[in-house]
Amino acid sequence: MAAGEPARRVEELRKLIRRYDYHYYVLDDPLVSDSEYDRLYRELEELEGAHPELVTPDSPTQRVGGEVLEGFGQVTHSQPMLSLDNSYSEDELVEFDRRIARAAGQEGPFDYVTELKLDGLAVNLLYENGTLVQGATRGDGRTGEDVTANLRTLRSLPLRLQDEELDPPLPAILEVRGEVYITRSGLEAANAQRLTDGEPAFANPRNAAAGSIRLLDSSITAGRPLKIVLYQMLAGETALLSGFSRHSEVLSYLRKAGFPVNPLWKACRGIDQVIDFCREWAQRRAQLDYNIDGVVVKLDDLRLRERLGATSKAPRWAMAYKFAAEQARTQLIAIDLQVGRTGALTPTARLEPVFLAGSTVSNATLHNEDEIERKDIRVGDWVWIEKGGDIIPKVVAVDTKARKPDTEPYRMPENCPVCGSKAVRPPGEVVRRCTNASCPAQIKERIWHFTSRGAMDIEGAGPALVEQLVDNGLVHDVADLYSLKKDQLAALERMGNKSAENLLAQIEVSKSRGPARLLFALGVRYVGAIAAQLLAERYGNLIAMQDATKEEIEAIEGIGQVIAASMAAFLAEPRNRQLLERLEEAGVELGCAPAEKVEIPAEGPLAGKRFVLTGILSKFTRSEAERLIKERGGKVSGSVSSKTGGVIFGEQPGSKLDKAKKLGVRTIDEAEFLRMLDQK
Ligand code: I6G
Repeated sequence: MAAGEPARRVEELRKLIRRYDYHYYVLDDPLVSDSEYDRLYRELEELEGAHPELVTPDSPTQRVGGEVLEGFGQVTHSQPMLSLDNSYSEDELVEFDRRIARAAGQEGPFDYVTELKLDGLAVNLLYENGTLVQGATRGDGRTGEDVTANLRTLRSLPLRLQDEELDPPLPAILEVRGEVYITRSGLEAANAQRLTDGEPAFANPRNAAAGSIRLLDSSITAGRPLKIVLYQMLAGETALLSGFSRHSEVLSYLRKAGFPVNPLWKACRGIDQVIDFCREWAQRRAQLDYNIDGVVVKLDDLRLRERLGATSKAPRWAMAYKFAAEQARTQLIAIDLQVGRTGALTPTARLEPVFLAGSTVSNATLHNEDEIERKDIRVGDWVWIEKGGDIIPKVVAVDTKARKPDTEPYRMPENCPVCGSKAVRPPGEVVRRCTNASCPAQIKERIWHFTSRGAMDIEGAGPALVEQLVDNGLVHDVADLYSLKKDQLAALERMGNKSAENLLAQIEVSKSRGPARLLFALGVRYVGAIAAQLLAERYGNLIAMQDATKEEIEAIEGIGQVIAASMAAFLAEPRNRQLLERLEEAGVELGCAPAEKVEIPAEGPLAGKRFVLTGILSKFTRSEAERLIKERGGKVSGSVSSKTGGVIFGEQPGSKLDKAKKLGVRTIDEAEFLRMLDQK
């Protein structure tokens, strides 16, 4: 290419891609095929790769940054992000219209704009000279979080606005507000992925949008199917000075500038037309691929808005009309109990299938036994179910008039429905739990969690196989997975030699997933993927963590009391210590050196010796002691054998000290350990 040619082509490609994005995301009217789009995008990427000096932050290739943030900066909003007053009936809308007439000192009919109220997360965006420079959450209304990096990953959000043929031209500073949301189909796909990854499903679209926008790693946000619509340009500096007199003009202008604006808004003359719009969308909401919880009604006249102003909470010129949650009536066939991996018994309503808010429903949540008692829900009852904002419907009420005389109040069983062991409900807790850690249902759930994607990711070991492994007595706990033999697996249903070999290969690979994934996979109550990562970073090695106290764990930033207590209780349980030892013996990697990797020198006073640590040392944390040993050429191991060079013990030593004495291995107290470290 001639000099200057790459720069010209890069600009040309960006312009084309922006135009195609606009047609695809904003106008919902694609101009080119996916393959043509991909070809241009790749050409741009290649040119920018060859000429890094041409890369600009507003290039379509620059949506995902490389860095992971440590936290979000704070953004003080130029004007508070207010809420909206709510109304729940048509009468309240009529009253709103009368209030406007009183405040305006004039009779209606007024011009209103009605917009659908999406169930998402409100954000504020700042553009300087047409380029996105900042995006923030609502926060407390005055100060939000700077989530620019995450918002940039939303494909429908323009990084650069288009200003050709815009009248009036774009102002130097443009501030707009809108809602980030996730479609129903996007949420379904995201939740299916989360369940295979061993992560809990998002309960509703709002949680999914808010959770995804508040991630510190924008490359994860980029993988979430988030969308955005803009509905407000800040008045005063921009809107009025630019010569707009109506909100409807602002919406059209925003769309022309390249913003995705929900096209389903309507200009209404008088409150009766507003009410018609509300009725129409209360009926039609199930047809949409996103959740709406109502309609926002706004005065169209910007000058009249300015006169009416706002209270400290909400503008006087707008009102949210909230839909009643959609309900359906059906019969409760049974109450099933599911036993989770921590033994929790969760009641689920099995229903006569019924159509509700876009899908057929045959299960609903009953939360817990207190809820069942409070609502007096009985098997055989006719019940009202509701979807609300959540995906899983809930039973909201019983149609007691339709109750048959032979029904009885529901009583939660006092025994586990799977293994028959006592199921107890500790005082102060709402959940009843099966007390038998060897309950087949708990074992299956624990093993399945262990093998799932976000945990040890053992492909092929899904619920059906785990069920067979447990039912055939081949696996009693997760460590047993590592001693499975090919002929045992090949003899199972829907398995053959080839599948057995593949599964064994997957099990082998899983041994090196590392301590964070392993700890998460063990399914310690409250210890999710993030807590597991923090713990693994602190201790480096699960054996090194074994004797950690609750206080020590609680001192880790990001770990609270509940997680610390649960982790310490898990580690104090001899059965769990044995499990870790068995995993280590099977070759599962329980970790590497703590935090900083320590190079083990070939020579040194402790060279060639392997030590085991147990109990609490007063002068060192476990990871410091490990590092000091390694710096002197020694190695640290998690289990004691006749080859162990010494067991260093502190206060409250574990069973490793007894084992050392039994095997005649040298035992070293803290004072001796200090002397040992002093040796040259
Ligand atoms: O929270 C909101 C959702 C939707 C809004 C809103 C909206 O318009 C469609 N509009 C305003 C003016 C405000 N909140 C304050």
